[in-house]
Amino acid sequence: MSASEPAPVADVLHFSRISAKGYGDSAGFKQALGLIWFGEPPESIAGQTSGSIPDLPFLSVSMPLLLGEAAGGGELWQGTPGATELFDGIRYRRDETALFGVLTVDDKDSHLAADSQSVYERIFRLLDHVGYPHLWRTWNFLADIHGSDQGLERYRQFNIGRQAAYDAFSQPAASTAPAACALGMPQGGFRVGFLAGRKPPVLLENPRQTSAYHYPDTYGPRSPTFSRAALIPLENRHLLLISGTASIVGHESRHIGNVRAQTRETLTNISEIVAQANDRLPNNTGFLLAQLQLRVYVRRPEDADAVRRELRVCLGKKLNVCFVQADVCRQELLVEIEASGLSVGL
Ligand code: 3EB
Repeated sequence: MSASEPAPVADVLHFSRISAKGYGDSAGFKQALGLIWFGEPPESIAGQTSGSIPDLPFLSVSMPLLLGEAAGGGELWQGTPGATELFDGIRYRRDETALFGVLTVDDKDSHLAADSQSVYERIFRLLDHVGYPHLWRTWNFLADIHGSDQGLERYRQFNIGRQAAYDAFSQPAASTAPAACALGMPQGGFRVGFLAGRKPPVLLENPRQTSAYHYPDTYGPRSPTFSRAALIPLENRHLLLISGTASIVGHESRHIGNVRAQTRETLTNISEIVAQANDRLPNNTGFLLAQLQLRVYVRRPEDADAVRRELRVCLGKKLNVCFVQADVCRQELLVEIEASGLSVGL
């Protein structure tokens, strides 16, 4: 890996933020592996038709964008993909390096633990079938995440099913659990996006936090199956995918009711994860927290501005951040932040 001559970003797996306007310029979609879209569905934004992206793997998430952003916006994952393919309800594209897929389960009568197990088993079967065996990152979005399903919170049901799929495919969490996030959205059933690859990720944990797959059962009968981050070796650089991160130290939520303190604790956690990543890279390369692309999920829309102020204090004004309203998976958590970026010369 050379810090002095990084590959042009266009050749490297990455994502760009796009707005409703950018969505109209569908040319970029040919080079896209897939799109995760927040807010009003593009087809309902004036002047757009879903015909402009006939088959791009596309995850539409019904979470409102905050702080004056457009009605909708998203992240467009770019690579050098071939055509969209289908496998057992999964829509995906792949290039030499990576595979991006999406799937949705909208059936309200089904049981989330069973749905979640089936979704993850289908993902594992696909990855095995096409030879991209390493899951790097998953995005999990659940309607009514705190609602009850057969007497247990839906997020906890989701965790039961996810872990059952890992067990069924003999995938030990500590060596295979991807970076992830799991958030509640207003509607839309159960939606998953994922990024997988031919090469194994370097999975990172945070020494300040209990590994999620070792959480005690006070947080549910089955632990959440994810790692704190995945570090992906690409040709000339590394891609860092940091999971949704919150104000948790050990396994306990901190600063109940105080969104600013939760934000600072979250940034301390993310800084530690960035340091863990940089420890694994040559001395003159790595990641700078202030240069990562962030997505902030806030439970209460009125907190978004306070979170932005805290971020500016710690990271400066040139933030690359998008704010959305979402239900963070523990009721007492008011904010969760995920981050990603390509390594730079330090
Ligand atoms: C936490 O640290 C906060 O269930 O996949 C963050 C990232 C969280 C991923 C998941 C949950 C998940 O436990 C919640």
